[in-house]
Amino acid sequence: MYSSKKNVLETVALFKAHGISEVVLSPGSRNAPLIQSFASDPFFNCHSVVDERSAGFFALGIINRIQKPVAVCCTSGTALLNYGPAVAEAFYQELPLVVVSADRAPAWIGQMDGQTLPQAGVFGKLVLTSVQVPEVHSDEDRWHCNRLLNEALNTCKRPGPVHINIPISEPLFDFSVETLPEVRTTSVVMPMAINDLQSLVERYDQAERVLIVIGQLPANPLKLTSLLEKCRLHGSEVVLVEHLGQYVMPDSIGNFDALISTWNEQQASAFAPDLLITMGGHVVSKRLKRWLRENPPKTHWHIGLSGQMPDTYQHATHFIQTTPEAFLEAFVKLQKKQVAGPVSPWILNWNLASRGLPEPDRSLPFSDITVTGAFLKGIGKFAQKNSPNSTEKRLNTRNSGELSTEKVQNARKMVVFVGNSSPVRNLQLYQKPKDVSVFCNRGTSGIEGTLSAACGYAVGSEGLVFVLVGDLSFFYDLNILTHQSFPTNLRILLINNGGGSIFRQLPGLGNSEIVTNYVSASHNLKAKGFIEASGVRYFQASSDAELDDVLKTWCSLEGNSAALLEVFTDNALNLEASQTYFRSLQP
Ligand SMILES: Cc1ncc(C[n+]2csc(CCOP(=O)(O)OP(=O)(O)O)c2C)c(N)n1
Repeated sequence: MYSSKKNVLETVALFKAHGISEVVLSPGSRNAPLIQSFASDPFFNCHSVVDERSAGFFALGIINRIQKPVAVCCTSGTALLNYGPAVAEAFYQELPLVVVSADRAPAWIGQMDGQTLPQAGVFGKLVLTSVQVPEVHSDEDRWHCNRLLNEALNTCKRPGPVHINIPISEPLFDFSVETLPEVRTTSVVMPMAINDLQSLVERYDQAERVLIVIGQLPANPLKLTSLLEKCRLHGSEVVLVEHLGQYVMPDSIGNFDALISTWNEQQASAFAPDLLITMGGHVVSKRLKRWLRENPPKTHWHIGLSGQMPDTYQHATHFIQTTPEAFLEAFVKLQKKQVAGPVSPWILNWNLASRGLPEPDRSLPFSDITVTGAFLKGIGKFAQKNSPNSTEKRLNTRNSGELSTEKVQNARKMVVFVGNSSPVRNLQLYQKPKDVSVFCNRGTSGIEGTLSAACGYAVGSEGLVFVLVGDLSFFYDLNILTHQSFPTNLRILLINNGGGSIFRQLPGLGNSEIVTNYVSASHNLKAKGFIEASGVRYFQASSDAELDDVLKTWCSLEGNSAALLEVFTDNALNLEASQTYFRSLQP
């Protein structure tokens, strides 16, 4: 049975009509009418996460998996503010997070009536739109409510977060309605004027050095990959992509951050492009940003649907407001040069330089860097074991009946959620095994939601979901361990270096007592007690030999609970390993 509140019924019916089926619910009484109505309808897949900060990131994890809008729903007051970090992350990663907050009637805000604050518009510029629907007492109220809800649900597809605030007056608990109302839906159509691209195609065809930089993208950009392949026909393109860009081709370059560290001024200028094309979100490499700012292209196009205009490299000339796929599809149709020319010396130089760079190896001291390498190698081996045949067998035993190709493809793919700070940087020093998707809260680079996001992804996923995270980030996000059905397919590798190790690597910051206590926040905490109390299996390692020994068991599919491997490293060795590696790359 549904709530009798008409604005709640309109909301739930419109979510259904817009196909938003995943809802992360946090407890409360003001939002009980919403909870009751979502949870009563089998269309919705409801999750319960108590801590709203975790709930927000949990929802982002689901969005990473299904690549569709996902709703979070909370009660009034500070509950809503706890969504803040995930809202900011969604804004900068352009993820369609739909925040639904229950509220008191506007007359009662600020009247010492308990659990209220000015909720409408509370996220300011961090949401694409914020609406407050009315309580429905007339036909006009209902039209108003419907119009605002449609507006918000269409806007989140741009994509990005939106906020819907829903005042609900007492009585709250009349759940006597049997069916949802018929509702009007509206949608937005955005045709692209293909001829607008003609002049861009001409410039592209004339350019001799085209650098394509792919920032953070959602998983599975298969269509984008094949379109890029078609577009790159005249032999003058280099593609740079980090692991967060997901896209992998034999000739794309991932180790550019390390490569740039080896260049002198002359080389920095010789490798510069004349046309730069960027798509996707953030790039981790600071060196890339500095290099392109100092050695700018003549033209820089940024392609993105959301309308944001990031001038990351300070020389942007065109913002092309559409999806990379739509842009490339139109672009390929207009391209005249359909035959690849000879590979230019510029491209050859890029490829030679990139291939000539070694990855870090085990001759370095046991450290965050070598642990990261062992982790990637370990899950790569696991990937081979998890061959298509064994995947299909496993899926068949779980779900009788036909398997969709998508399901099999998704189960074959392995997923890594990587924490900010050192883990995301160290991961980039190694090549990524094929069929691994990498996610990170890189929109605002916060350290608070890695585990929660991984958990949100894992709850609906068939395959293993790996997490590589530092200790401060891990302890920050402990609340998610209280999730009622903590996913058994999570494998967490926690690198415990006793604080924020990244700050030890910053030249100039030093190693004073103040830095140790307050900047790095050094500690002696171990995860063991927390982990075992939450029913997750615990492993630990402090040396190469121990790590090799334990990785096999930890990676394996067996076992009916999640597993955490805590690896202890020493900060002096972490610094030594990093310095030794980068020194070894210098000519
Ligand atoms: C919410 C938030 N608070 C503070 C920071 C600043 N910060 C950046 S990196 C970092 C240290 C992270 O330490 P850890 O997760 O242990 O990773 P490590 O660098 O030690 O590998 C901190 C505190 C941040 N990014 N986000």
